[in-house]
Amino acid sequence: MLSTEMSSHLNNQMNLEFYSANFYLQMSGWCINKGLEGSSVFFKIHSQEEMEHMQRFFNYLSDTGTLPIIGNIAAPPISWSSLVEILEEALKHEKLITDKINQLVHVAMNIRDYSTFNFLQWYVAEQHEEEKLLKAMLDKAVLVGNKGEGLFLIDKELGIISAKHFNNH
Ligand code: OFO
Repeated sequence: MLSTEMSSHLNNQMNLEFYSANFYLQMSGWCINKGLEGSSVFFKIHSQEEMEHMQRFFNYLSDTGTLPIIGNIAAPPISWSSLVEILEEALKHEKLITDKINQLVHVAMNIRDYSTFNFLQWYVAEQHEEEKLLKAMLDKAVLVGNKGEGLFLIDKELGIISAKHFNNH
């Protein structure tokens, strides 16, 4: 049985994962609207992964006898100035999520909830991977530029990298 404090934090995070899914799906929509097919696929798959992250929290809450409560999910932003800005915002968002996961780990440790502490280790590893991937993509996008052939190449590259990355999951 989870403590009220722990279950409340986990529930908040479940809702934040929902937001992340919408955030990346909206990015995917923006990309396809601008003809950036590879980037659009990347963010769509990323959005699906966030739904899986949400589902893990949902299942954990249920499995420990807590009712998961889905609240209001804030609307994500709808437009960005460039693919570089999207990647910057995505990386910024993942850093925020990493902070949130670290806070959860801290709470679990403080109240000696080692089962939840153990459950959260998957997220700790996942955040490391997500930040690494987004940083690599952002660096490439900055390198080749935001227009013309450079943009075409990075979009293609994003499609290839994301296909490889997500096939391994
Ligand atoms: Fe992007 O890791 Fe969940 O939110």
